[in-house]
Amino acid sequence: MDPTLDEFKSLVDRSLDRYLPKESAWPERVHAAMRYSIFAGGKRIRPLLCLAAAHAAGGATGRERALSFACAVELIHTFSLIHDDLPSMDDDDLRRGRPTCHKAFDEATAILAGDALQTLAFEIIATDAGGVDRPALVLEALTVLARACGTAGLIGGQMDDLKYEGIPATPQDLERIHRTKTGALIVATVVGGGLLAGGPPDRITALRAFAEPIGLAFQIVDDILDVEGDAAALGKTAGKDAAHDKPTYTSLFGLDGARRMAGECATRAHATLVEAGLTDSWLDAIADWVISRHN
Ligand code: GRG
Repeated sequence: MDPTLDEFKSLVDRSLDRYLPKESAWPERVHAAMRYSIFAGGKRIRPLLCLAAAHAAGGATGRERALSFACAVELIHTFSLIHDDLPSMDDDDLRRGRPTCHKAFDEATAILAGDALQTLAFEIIATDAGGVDRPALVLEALTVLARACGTAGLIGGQMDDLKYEGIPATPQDLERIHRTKTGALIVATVVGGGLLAGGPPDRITALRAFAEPIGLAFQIVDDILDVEGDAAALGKTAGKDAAHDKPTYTSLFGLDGARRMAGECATRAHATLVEAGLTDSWLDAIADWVISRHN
């Protein structure tokens, strides 16, 4: 029988535990901070998307080959949350239902823990992804991920996210922020999983076409939850976007407009799965979760 998404999540958690240095190993404090943030209760949507994409591209063997990449993406995602919460960025006290890394430890430790998660991510892909017989695929997946993290992806998106506080943004500006700050890593997750699983080029193209609207929808739903959710359910401070006067899909289009746009993205993503014959994959179930989630 095929594993469930909960079983995927347990597999990812066990693998992350294996990849992360022990707290008792030097430098203990950085390792403790890395583990504190990784095991704080994230939803693991990105690694699950990666494994689902790998399965769609290469079945159970594909999934095994993409496991280290799935974990690497979660390391990078957690790194980006630690740095996003720093006083010089979004200055937040609560993340994944716990004090943020710099509150639980200190700012220098949080910066180093984030840096260490990022470098570990690239190390585990380089040493443990795709099988030693397939270095070209590993290189391609590494390139996709590094680009998604760089100035054309998360760093560029984060820079604009900070820049547009209190400044009006056009719908085009906002879409660029969302696509880079959040969408880029989701696209890289799905494409990298498909590549390492050995998927043929037309399947990788279909996976990308699925991931792009899902990445955008993910951040639109995040904007909606920031308005509608409460800190207890979200595990992070609610109402931050309005407090920081940030442009969001809800501030530009209203709650109903944002909901409609997230729904349109989901419809587009579903249509690509239909076209590629992938409707019985886990991708569809995760896409539904992205849209209907409450945290
Ligand atoms: C170089 C990777 C890199 C980053 C540096 C700090 C930074 C630049 C970027 C921050 C980008 C950021 C925080 C985007 C928000 C993405 C988002 C919607 C996060 C919430 O994701 P969930 O809901 O969280 O999946 P959990 O806690 O469940 O994992």
